Amino acid sequence: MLSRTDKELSDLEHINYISFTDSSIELGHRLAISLRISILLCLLLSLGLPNLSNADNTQDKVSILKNDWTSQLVLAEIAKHLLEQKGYHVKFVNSNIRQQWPLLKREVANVQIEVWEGTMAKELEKALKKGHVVYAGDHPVKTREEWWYPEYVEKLCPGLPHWRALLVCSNLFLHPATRPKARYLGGPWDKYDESKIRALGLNFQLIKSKNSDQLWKEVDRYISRQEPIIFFNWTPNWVEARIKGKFVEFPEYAPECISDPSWGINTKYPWDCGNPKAGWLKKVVSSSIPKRAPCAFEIIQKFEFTNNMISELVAMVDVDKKDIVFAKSWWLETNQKLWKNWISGEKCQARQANLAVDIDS
Ligand code: TMO
Repeated sequence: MLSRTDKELSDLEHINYISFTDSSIELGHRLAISLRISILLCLLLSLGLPNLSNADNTQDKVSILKNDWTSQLVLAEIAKHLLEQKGYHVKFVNSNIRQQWPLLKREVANVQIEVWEGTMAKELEKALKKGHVVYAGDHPVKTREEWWYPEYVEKLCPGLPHWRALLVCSNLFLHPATRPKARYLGGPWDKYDESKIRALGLNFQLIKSKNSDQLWKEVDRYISRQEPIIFFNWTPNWVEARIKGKFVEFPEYAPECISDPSWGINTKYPWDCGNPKAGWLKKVVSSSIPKRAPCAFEIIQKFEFTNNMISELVAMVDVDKKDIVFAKSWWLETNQKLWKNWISGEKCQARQANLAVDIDS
């Protein structure tokens, strides 16, 4: 009958894990082997296909930016949960606010749930103009990001909150790291404070904390000893709800203050003004999202947090020391009606119908 070389035999044995020596049963074995190989192929294909389709199904992948302050981190978690309710595969991309713009442009990141006017207006304007991001609505809040001090500081520096008081009282804020200048404790976000210090002739030096945790630790230390400190703060945040204090009142913000050095009390330098006092808080998505993930876009557009909703969540984490996942779960649990409404808009209903058809067929 069929003759085989040793090599072929050993190959067959290798595939089949059966050793056979009797040539009369060889044909049967060959059939069995080819059957087994076909079954194996079918298995591999059936295992592989869903993976392949997932990999190709980029319209279901959405990545959400995570920055380095609490409200943004909690809101990012909540947004992830809502998108997952609609079948999106969501991952997080960690970034600081400077690096997030190229990430959005390259579609490495798709969603930024908190764009603050005081720290991000300029970059946002550029990104919108170039079409790298698409506007997804405002949160119904008024934001402010500015120098801030605890109430007891006012007794030591009576002219506050007017900024000129700082020309007289800067020695209150002397610090080993900045001496003979006073320390202004900033976060990692703001890059204009040095310009402001220069333009207004303040005897301060900016020291940046690495993230909000580090900032609050230092603030805590000073407040517990009732020592003078002046630092970067914002609203909505937990601080105004738990600690008495005020923002410094710098000269009123105007766009020309930044764009036109001759504007304002310093005719040589820009930034001789404060940050906007009733700033916005926007949401943006990367340019591919509205078309390829319309339901995700719709959810982000409907996703709206008020000042109270934000400061409540932040206080839970930064003051009551619950973790971010706890805060997310608590919020989802207590606001079901609200977010279920956010995920059942027109586009999401259409997506739901399509998903149902996919499953049926
Ligand atoms: C961006 N931030 C709210 C920290 O100012």
